[in-house]
Amino acid sequence: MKFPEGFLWGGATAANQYEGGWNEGGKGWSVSDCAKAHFDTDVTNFSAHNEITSEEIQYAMEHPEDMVNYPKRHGSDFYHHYKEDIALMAEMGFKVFRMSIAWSRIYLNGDDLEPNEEGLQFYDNVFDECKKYGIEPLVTMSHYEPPLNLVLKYNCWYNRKTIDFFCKFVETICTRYKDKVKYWLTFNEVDSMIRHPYTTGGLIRDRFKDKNFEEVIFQSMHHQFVASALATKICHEIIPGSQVGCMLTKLTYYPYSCRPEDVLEMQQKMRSIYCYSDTQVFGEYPAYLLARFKNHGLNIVMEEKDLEIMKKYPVDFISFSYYMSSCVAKNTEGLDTTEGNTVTAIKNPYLPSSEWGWQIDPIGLRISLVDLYDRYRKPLFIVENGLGAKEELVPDGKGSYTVNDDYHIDYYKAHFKAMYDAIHEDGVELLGYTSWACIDLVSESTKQMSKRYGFVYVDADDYGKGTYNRYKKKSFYWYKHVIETNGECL
Ligand code: BGP
Repeated sequence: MKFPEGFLWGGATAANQYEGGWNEGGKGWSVSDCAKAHFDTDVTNFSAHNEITSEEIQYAMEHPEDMVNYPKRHGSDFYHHYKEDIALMAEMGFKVFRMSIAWSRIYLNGDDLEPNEEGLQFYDNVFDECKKYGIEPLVTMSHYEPPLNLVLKYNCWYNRKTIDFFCKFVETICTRYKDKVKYWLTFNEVDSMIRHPYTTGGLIRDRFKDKNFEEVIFQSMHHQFVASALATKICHEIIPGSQVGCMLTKLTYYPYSCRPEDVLEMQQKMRSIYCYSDTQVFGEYPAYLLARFKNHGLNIVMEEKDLEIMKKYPVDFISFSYYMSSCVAKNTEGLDTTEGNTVTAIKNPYLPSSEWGWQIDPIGLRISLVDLYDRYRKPLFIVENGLGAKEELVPDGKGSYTVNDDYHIDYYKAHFKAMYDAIHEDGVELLGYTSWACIDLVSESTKQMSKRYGFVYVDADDYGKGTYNRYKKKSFYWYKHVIETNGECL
């Protein structure tokens, strides 16, 4: 069972959860630096964690010393551990490393005239380190980290001006890293504005009291679509041969029963994902999304040139995260529900779940790969997939510590098999795979460290306390072997 030659095996991270160094190297505040962990609420209630009020932001800014509640500011301290971490990735044989550039490390306030040289130098160092080991960087331009100033001063993505600020940032990083980075993603989980208006869009709900918030979100989305198309253009112009992808939260939906009403419900639900990729791959709004704007009375302001830009600069490939599948039904009364990284969904009686209720479904990954490839016929890239778990270090018998994470190995094994089947049986063109997260980092939904995904354990707790030492888990050696044999050992 060998994967195609040149298959890009690797791992994924994002600055807002991994980098730390939040107030070092001249970095400005980003939305994530104010995103508070919720220690006392139900951590499976995803939606509750992604709202923020103006008062909460104010508090976070006035109390920068209050670190306990903001573990994202520390991340895994990649800022000081990048050499060690990249060496660990190299030891596993990574071909690719997905990371993001913190916009507020380059343009501290988002609207500055000049970039921050120290920030630019940091990523130069990171990319040089990757190069040393022959690891290809895959860079997300924006992963839940717009500069806070853009939020406070302009309402971030709701404002057209943010398109220009973003393009300036993109031009700066493409110019600077043109010889170092070939693979780029524009917006992480571009569909996520609807679920996390603040972290993704920089939208604070209480500022839009007199507006239809759905309209605010889609207006902001429209600006991101235009920005994404322009970023693709800029990247292609500055870096010939570069590849730019969109990034979706992909999950597979099943109808709970074969009742036509449930199947229709499933189809509608799938469109809530496809509307984002349809727009970025075909370069135009799909009819069903335009119909939704009309039927919901949403007046989305689009300039004429916006649609031309979107049409002219579609993405080169489609990347996505995949963690789980869900069921949908027209009538949900009396059915068990489960939480996920998108919305509350109907529990599938045939599937096991993670400790956070995310339903584990490797076949669903194959279904997603096939659906996407059949729909778009463009190369695919799985840029997030993994299992969050609570873990403890145990002695490894050699004077150090480890985690015996067989559950990660089982999870990956089943998902790799599904990928292999999609490639070989279904003819899907899959460029590569980056697990989330290759090294433990702070969870997006819980804003805590204790939801661990990595092949490498990071000694830090939910309060940002610890040595930040790295320990190889059992899965580290297992993944290394998978990469070494290009999947043949599976
Ligand atoms: C995706 C995000 C990531 C990551 C992942 C796991 O939605 O792109 O940033 O966090 O989900 O989610 P969580 O950290 O909530 O377990």
